[in-house]
Amino acid sequence: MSNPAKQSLGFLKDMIKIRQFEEACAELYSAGLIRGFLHLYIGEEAVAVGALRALLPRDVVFATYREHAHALIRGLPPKDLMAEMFGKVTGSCRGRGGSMHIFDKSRNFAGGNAIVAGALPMAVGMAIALKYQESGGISACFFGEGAMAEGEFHEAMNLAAIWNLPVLFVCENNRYAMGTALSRWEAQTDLVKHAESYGVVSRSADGMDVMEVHHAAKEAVCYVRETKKPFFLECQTYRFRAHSMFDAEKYREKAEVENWKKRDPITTFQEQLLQAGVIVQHDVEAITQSTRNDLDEAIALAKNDPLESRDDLCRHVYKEGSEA
Ligand SMILES: Cc1ncc(C[n+]2csc(CCOP(=O)(O)OP(=O)(O)O)c2C)c(N)n1
Repeated sequence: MSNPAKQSLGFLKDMIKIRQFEEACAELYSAGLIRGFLHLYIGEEAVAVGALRALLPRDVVFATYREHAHALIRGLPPKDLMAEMFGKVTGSCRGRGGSMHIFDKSRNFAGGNAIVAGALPMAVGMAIALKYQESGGISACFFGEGAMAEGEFHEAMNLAAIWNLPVLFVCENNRYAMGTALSRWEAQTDLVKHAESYGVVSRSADGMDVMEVHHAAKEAVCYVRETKKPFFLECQTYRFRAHSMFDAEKYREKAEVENWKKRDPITTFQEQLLQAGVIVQHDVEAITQSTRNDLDEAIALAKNDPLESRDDLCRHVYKEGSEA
């Protein structure tokens, strides 16, 4: 998108759309309409928007179980996502994946992965495929800082570096892996140094600032696409909500959360745009209303959509000797 004002408005709309979607999910979950696990991205929106808007449709995106934002920005319609939350057959994975396993091959969105660091080796494998196919696409992998304690992180960095693979590694450093603060489990808390030790070009960005993330991601994507080498981008961010819907949040002070909320990526960006005269209050109201209308429609459809029929329950289930 070349027009800066249009781009800013688009980013604001993206973040509002994600926030509204997730706030609705929390309400529906509390009402017992959504089941299973639910991990919200509220507070981290600038990372997914800034980084994903630097990619092309031919790039392949991997994410974690905290991936509603990534799915929405990758272009999955809210109604397909909401139906997936409700476990309905119209969901993006026929209601079989739920919140943590959203996937859409047609949009090169490779999930939705519940295993911490599980997507890293897959993203490396995808980069090998993309390189051999000479598709011009790159592999982009989003993961939390907690994934950096796993062997897969180190294997992925090493292979991507030694085989010169086009992978953009995006670390969403929200400071806590479930209830454990980074400084309690990691001796070297400067995460960029971990990636650099594998010879991977790396940098850190303010993950509460959508434009900063976007500029950093654009440079990183350019580097990966041109050199076919990996890049590690750390985005320093914060989740405003609990780790998942089951979390008493005893590991952090309420005051800390409130302090971070002052840097809310949506309100701060909105304020910047208003002050710079890029948008007027009416634009904010119009965006908020139109995303809310889409969301309400998605929820109404999802509520009324059917579940998978009993006859189809065993379809897509692999069993030795079966053609199901
Ligand atoms: C291999 C593995 N070990 C443990 C878990 C349980 N677990 C789920 S989320 C999580 C914390 C991960 O934190 P981080 O990677 O920083 O991501 P965040 O949840 O903060 O986005 C853990 C340990 C898991 N899902 N997979």
